[in-house]
Parts: sequence; structure tokens; C-alpha cells
Amino acid sequence: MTTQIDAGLVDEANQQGAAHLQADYDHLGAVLARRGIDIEAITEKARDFAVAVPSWGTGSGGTRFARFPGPGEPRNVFEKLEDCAVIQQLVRCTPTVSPHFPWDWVDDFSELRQHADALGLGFDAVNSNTFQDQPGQPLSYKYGSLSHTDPAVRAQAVAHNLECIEWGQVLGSSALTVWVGDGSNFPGQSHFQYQLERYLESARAIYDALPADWDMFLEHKMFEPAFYSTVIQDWGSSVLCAMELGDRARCLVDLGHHAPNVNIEMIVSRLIQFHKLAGFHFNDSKYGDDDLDSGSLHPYQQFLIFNELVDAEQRGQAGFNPAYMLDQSHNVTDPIESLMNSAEEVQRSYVKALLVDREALYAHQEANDAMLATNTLKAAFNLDVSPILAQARVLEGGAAQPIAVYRASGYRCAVDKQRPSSGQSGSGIV
Ligand code: AFD
Ligand code: MN
Ligand code: MN
Repeated sequence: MTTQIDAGLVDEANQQGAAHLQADYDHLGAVLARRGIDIEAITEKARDFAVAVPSWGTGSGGTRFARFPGPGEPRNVFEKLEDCAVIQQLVRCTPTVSPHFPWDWVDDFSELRQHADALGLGFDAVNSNTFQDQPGQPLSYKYGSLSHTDPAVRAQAVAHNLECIEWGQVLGSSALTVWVGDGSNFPGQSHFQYQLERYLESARAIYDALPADWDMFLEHKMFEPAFYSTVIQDWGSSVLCAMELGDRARCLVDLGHHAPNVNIEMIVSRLIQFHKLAGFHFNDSKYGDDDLDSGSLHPYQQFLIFNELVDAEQRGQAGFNPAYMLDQSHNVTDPIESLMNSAEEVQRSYVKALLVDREALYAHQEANDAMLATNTLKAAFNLDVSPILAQARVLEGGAAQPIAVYRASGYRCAVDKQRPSSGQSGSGIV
């Protein structure tokens, strides 16, 4: 397997920090032992944790106002995969990539799969794109795609989704994520019910064409690009459509796609209860679909979401198998650094949620002891689990300090020379 960063550099950095890491790990092990927790068992769980990287996250993002490309941006999906391989080499919890079509379209998908294989990467859910027009496309999505009033536009959008499935099959993926920008900008512009009926008819055509081992993930989003109403605007609309379509249609929760202050962890619990949780697009936000780095603003919320996930895992909830993906836009940071940091922050939330004393929590809930119940969660959240995360990475062959090693490697500078700008990178969120 090709490694992007000199393995010797990783080993050297790990060795330099080994004594301190061991001391921190041993100390944390003693603290956890007092709580009846075996640190080795937690580290094993951390080693098994995985979150997919979005191919589009490897380029600089942008806003409606501007995009400021960074040096050495990947110009095509092959280069995006190379950057994803750097991330995986150093953090060891991002073994798969979620592609977006047609941004990542190639004329030979088996070649793409081989390229990924050689880099030690696989593919996660494929994403369709009917929220923007592509060069040469016969019909426009200006007024919607799967829910458009014109059946010919709907047919075009359905056909694109079916192609995404075909391409995804060659890549070894087994899920299609559908997010549509369809909605309306003015009261009265669209008939809510007719529009949703049209969406459902199109979604049904896609669902019925799913290969036997495939799932369809419906991603809701409150607003943007439509600013008055959005067809799949919230988890309510999403779950209604998923129920209408069938067992293999489930809801994808993007953390930035809710109204401010919405209790996302409770939505997650509801979806788990009714076997409708597809998975996540992790990111963080202050105002809306900000796509900031995971855990950068609301690490406690992210922990509370994982508290629900770990609860379901430990209760052995039937059919519980959520897909974890990042979906971020990096406007001012190096995307590789942001994705590494975010993967670690998501893994951190998972590990902290594993530390919750669940028997004590259930007992406090039964006794209506709000104070001790909430403090039971805080007792897990307030522990610094960094030594477990670093140890898990080192044991998996990654870097204890991924960003430090990445910076020392000079990778960004090297690719800046190898990748002269073509003026159309295709990475970053539009
Ligand atoms: C959107 C959604 C969705 C989509 C992406 C495209 O989060 O995941 O694929 O951004 O830019 O807001
Ligand atoms: Mn998303
Ligand atoms: Mn989003």
C-alpha cells in the first residue's frame, strides 16, 4: 500500500512523545479503574470506530460570497483520495470516503476503485446532486428536481440518482444519500402537498431501483437554497417519506440542518426507536448550515448525541447500524487538518459516551433524580480522553499528534507544486 507521508516520520514523532503518552494513559487508566472501567476495553472500541470523509471536504469551501482556494487543492477525485489517504494514515479512523456526483464522476469507476484500494481506502454512501445544473444538462433544476412540476425534469433527476447507484456499485458502496434543494422562496409559490407528492413519486422510482443490498438515506435540511419552504425540511418530513418508501429508506441527520436550539439528540433517539436512523453528517454550527468543524462549538451536544447512540448499541437495539460521515466546509483552515481534527472530535464524543455509568443513569432516571442523572453524564463528558485517542491511533499505526506530523511532513507544500491550479477544482462545497 502506498503511504502518503513518510512512515519513518510518524514513528519518530510517536517515539518522541511515547513516554508522556504512556504516563498520561496510565493515569487515565487508574482514574477509570476507580470507576470500574477497563481502559484497554475502551481503547479497543476507539480502535474500531470509523467515520467517513466527504470527498468534497478536501478542498476549501466557500460561501455565497466567495471561495478562497488554498494551496495544492485536489483538482479531481484521484487527488481528493490522495488527501483522504493522508488523513487516514495519520488518524486511522477514516477508512472510507463518501463521493459526490457528478463532482467525482470519472469515465472508469473500476480504475477509481483500484486507486482507492492502493491507498487503503474504501467508499461509503454516494451522494447525488440535483441542486445545481451541470454543463450540457438538457433541463434546469432552477425550480426543483425530484419535486419539479415538469415530469421531464423529475425524470432527469431520477435518472441521475440511478446512475449514482450504478457508479456506487462499481465502487463497492451500498447506500445512496439524497439531499435535494427543492423548495420555494415565496409564500404561494408551490403547493406544499402536491410538491411533496411529486417528490415521493420520484423517490419511489429511485427506491424501487435500489440493488438488494443497498439503502437510501434521506437527508433533511431546514432552508437554503430555498428560503421560504423546503420539501424535506425537517426530520418529520424525512421520516414520513422514509416510512412511505419502505424499510431501506432511512433518515440522515446532518447536525447543521436544524433550527437553532433544536434538541437533536432527542430526534436521534426517536429515529433509533423506529429503526429509521440512517446515519450522520457531522459538523458544527452556530447559525444554520455553517458546516464548521465537528465539535468546534458544541462538543457537549455531540457527546449527548453519542450518548444516545452508545445507549442503543449497548441495549442491542435491533437494526441499529448508523453510518458516520463528516460533512464540512473548510473556509479558513487547511482541509486536511480540519478533517483530521473533526474525525478525532467525533471519535472523542463516542469514547466519552462509552464512559457513561449507564446503570447509575437509569437508576437516577427511575428515581427522578435530575441532579444526579445529569451529573452522571457530566462525569463522563468532563474526563479528558485524549490519551485513549492517541493510544488508539498509535496502536493502529497512525500518529499520536496528527496535525504536528502533517505539518512536519511538508505535504501541503509538496502538493502545491504538483497540482498547478486548473481553475476548476470541483472540491469544496458550493
Ligand atoms: C448540503 C448538504 C448535503 C449536500 C452538500 C452539498 O449538507 O450533504 O450534499 O451540502 O454541498 O448542505
Ligand atoms: Mn450534509
Ligand atoms: Mn449541509
